[in-house]
Amino acid sequence: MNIAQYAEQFWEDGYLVIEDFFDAARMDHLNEMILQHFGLKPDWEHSDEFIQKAATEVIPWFPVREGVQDFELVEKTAEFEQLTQAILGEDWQGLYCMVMFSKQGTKGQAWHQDCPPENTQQFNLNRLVYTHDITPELGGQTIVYPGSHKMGELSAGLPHEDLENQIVLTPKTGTIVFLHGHTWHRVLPINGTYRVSTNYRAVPKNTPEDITDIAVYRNMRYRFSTGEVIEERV
Ligand SMILES: O=C(O)CCC(=O)C(=O)O
Ligand SMILES: [Fe+2]
Repeated sequence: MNIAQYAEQFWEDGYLVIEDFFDAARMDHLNEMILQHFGLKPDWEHSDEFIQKAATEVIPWFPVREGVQDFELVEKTAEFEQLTQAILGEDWQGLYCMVMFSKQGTKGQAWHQDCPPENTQQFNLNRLVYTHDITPELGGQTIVYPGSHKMGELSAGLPHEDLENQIVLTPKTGTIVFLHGHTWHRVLPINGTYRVSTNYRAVPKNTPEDITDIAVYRNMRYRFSTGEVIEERV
């Protein structure tokens, strides 16, 4: 693996995809644990207002906080750490590990930025690990807008509109996607039984721990800690 080249590509595009990064047996095991935790019909955790307005239907789980070692070990993989360091520099920090579950027939996630883009030095890095195949039949593909980590605020408009230049990612078991928190991204609706991704979020040094508290959508800015729409966008 040429780490320097991967890091360069990440900074050029605002995201990076590497297939077969983790082996399938390990991913199958994690996927089993995820299904055991959620079942197929878990309850919503976000407020109705958020789900409606953000057009985002995911249920989170933080297995490392609960001491589930199998998830902890993934982020300690040497190449995973080296790649993170090449992208974020010295003294980066892991934030948390968040598994996101979407049920059959749900909307996925609308276009968003994970944190406000005004300060280009302050951002989160999503390190997404896929424990099952995403396919066109299943839905739930991740869509990114290349280079948008350098374009400032996500354009206002319809939450799930197709944008020119968008790229559709169809990650497979063991694929990782590294995604800059300012990069415009979304997840397509889920037609299959379920869809999950596991996000090991990290930040460069001198970044506040609550960096992902406010997310930017095409119709609003939303603060998760207080469950408030802090800005309407038109
Ligand atoms: O699940 C995905 O593919 C993307 C999730 C996402 O938007 C995020 O983790 O910030
Ligand atoms: Fe996101």
